[in-house]
Amino acid sequence: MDRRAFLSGATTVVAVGLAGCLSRSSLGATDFDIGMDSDAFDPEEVTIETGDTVIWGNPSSRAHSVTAYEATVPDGAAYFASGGFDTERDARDSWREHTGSAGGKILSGETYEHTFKIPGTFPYFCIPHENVMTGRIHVE
Ligand SMILES: [Cu+2]
Repeated sequence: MDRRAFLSGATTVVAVGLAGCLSRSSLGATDFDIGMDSDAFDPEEVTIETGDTVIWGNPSSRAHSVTAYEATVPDGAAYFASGGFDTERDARDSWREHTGSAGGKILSGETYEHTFKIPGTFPYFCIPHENVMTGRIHVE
């Protein structure tokens, strides 16, 4: 499934080319999307405003996760992880133990989204590709 195909069903998303630069000023958008290549979030860093929603989409053939680093979630902000887990430990354990969404897996063609309601910097990673696949959301 290519990137445009999965984006076409989501009306609030601004599509960004896989090789393109994401610039809030040029898009004038209130939502952002982040692609998941086989080994990277694209783009790896985005800056948004409080209340914006980020949508991650997986056009690759591999399963990925979006999993926040719990220790770095700013005070007062909700923990977030694909699969809806409340802790990083639960997310890591469930990835090993379960298939599909119960394991927090974002399969080919699927999306995950999170709305950021508290300002701060939110580092996150993909569980099976943590050595190469990390990202940051800056919420202003
Ligand atoms: Cu991954």
